[in-house]
Parts: sequence; C-alpha cells; structure tokens
Amino acid sequence: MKLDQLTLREIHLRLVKPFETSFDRTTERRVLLLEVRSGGVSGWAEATVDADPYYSYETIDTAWHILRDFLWPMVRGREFGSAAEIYDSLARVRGHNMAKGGLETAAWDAEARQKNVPLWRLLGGTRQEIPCGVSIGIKPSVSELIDTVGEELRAGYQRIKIKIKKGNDVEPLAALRERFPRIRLMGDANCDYKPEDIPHLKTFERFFLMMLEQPLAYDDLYAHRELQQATSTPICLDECIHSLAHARAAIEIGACKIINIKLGRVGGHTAARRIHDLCRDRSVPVWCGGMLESGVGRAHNIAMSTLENFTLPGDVSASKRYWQEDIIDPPVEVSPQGTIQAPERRGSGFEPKLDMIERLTVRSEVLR
Ligand code: OSB
Ligand code: MG
Repeated sequence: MKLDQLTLREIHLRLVKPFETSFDRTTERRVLLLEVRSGGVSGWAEATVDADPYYSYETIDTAWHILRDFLWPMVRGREFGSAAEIYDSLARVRGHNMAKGGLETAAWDAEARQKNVPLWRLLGGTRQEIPCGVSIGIKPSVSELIDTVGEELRAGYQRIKIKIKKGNDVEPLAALRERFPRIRLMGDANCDYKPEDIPHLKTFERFFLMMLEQPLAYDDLYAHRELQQATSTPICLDECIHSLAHARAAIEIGACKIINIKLGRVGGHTAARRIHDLCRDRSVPVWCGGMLESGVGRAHNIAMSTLENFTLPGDVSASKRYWQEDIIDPPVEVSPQGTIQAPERRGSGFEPKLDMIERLTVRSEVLR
C-alpha cells in the first residue's frame, strides 16, 4: 500500500460529564483525527493525545508537529507491503508513540478497507465478543460514587475501576467493598504515590482488588517491583509501558502481574500486538486501556481487544458514557452482559460522520 495523503484535524468534543483523575479534570477534549488516503480509500484514526502533558509528554500540538514535520515525510509516497511495516519504519523518531500510533492505526484501517475485511480479523483477532469494564473518575462524595457504580453495574459492565489518589483511596474503596462485596473492583492512581507509600498501599489487600493500576511514578519500574514483591494485590502497569522492551523488563523483574495496553502509548497496532504476544507467552493477562477516545479511537480499541490474550475487561465502553452524540455511525453499544460485539463490516466497522466532523473542526491541514 502507498500512503498518498494525510489530513490532520482538530475537533472539540464536550464530555457528557467531567472526568477527574489524580492529575487532571477534563470537561472537553481536543481530539486529533487523522485521515490517511491510500489507493483512493480513506483510513481513519485518532492520536490519543491530551491538550496538556500530564498523562504523557505528548500533547495535541507536539503530535501535530511531529506528524507534519517528521513522521509524514518518512512515509509519504512509500510502498508498504502492509500497515504492519509502518511502525518500524518510524524508528528514527524516538518516542512520540501517540503521534506514531495515530498514523499507523489510520493505515491499518485503510488496509482493511482496501481488502474489504474487518480490521479485527486483519489484526488476527479471535474473540468477536469483548468483555467491558468502566473507568470512573474521582467523585465529590462517596455517596455519589456508590450511585454511579450501581448504575454501571446495572448497565452490565463486568468490572469497576475507580480513580484514586493519595488521601482519597481507603474511604471510597472501603465503602464500595462494603456495598458491593463481590464485584470485580480495581483502583487506578495514575502515579500519585511514592515508594515510601508502599506500606500504605499494602493495606489495600483487605479490599481484594482485582488489581491496582500504576500507583507509582511513570518512569519507575523498580519501585513497582518493590511494591509487587511486598503485596499480594496484582499490580497493573499503564504509564510505565511504552514499548516491548519495557514490557519485557517489567515482567522479568516482577514489577507487575498484568499490563494495560493502550494503542497510543505504545505506538499503534503492530507495537500493541507484539506486547500482547509477549504477555501471552509469559502468561501475563492484558486489557485495553482508554483515553476518553472519540468513536474513531474507540473503534480501534475494539479491534485490538479481539486478540486472544485480552482476557480481562478493558476500559472500552459505550459511546453514550462519553458523548451526547458520537462522531461514528453506528455508535459503540454495550450489551446487557457488558460486552461489545466486534463488527463484521469492513475496516474498523464504524463510519466517521463526515458532516459532523466537518462542523466540529477547528483546524485542519492536508499533507501530501
Ligand atoms: O489512566 O487509564 C487511565 C483517561 C485519561 C488518561 C488516563 C486514563 C484514563 C482513563 C479513562 O482511565 C478510560 C476511558 O474510559 O477511556
Ligand atoms: Mg491508567
């Protein structure tokens, strides 16, 4: 396949309700959409960047710059046997995985559309029905949190993840365990704790969490190893894992028992699949993380989640939890059993709503 043209677009989408983590509070997302033209066919993707460098160093503006000035010039007009070759061809640019992942996943969608097959099948996915969980932001009160969790459980979601931070952890976790003794429950601290908090984190064992996600620093694999050796709670890494090498190191030193794979954080489908395969071979389960994606990004998360070792429910949930109206047709829907059906339609299986996207676009650039 040859990549003929790349269109970058920024659209603004307001969340149905604000989402609060240990590091930020988001009410509106600045979404970076990519449309790759290849042989007369369009492939769509989202670079899962935020507006601020708080989750990772990348932002929508760094991604735009890196895509326009470095990544696109490396691939434009080049003949690729498959989108699977693109990630390695971008290796000269170090990091910037969200920018790379946007370009690479758009090319995968284009390839699947050209071949008239579902993207998830092209990726080698085997599970057509994927298990879903939800990620619930920090709430102003425990009673509000309990109500929200109750609603999500009634909607069918198979596991509940809550955002926690230092000083706002034991109270919500204890209250949820008391109210819902048997649910699959986990906490995500987004790096809010320090190595000296390990004795405190060890006390979470009494909540029987399915896992504790990324409690310590984004660049500190070793501290997570110390914690994992000290506690029976399975540790799951998110921010620490940007590459196959990181995943291998984390598994080898015993820094985690579970890995959250995000397409943006690792640089697209090819990189994600390699990490997935390594984890499968080492009996480390994985699940698909979310970045409050629009439907365009969510569609790629669904495709990735069909790979065999995505055995745990991911942060892949219904469009309506995020957006009044999603930018894809059909919107992502979740069954009463808390599952999403991977579509048999070609490509990602979800069509971008072009009129709506055009109307929401605040800037765009066509690169040839
Ligand atoms: O740590 O998984 C995270 C959202 C933004 C940045 C980081 C994270 C998250 C989420 C939301 O947890 C997951 C989702 O529902 O998309
Ligand atoms: Mg996380």
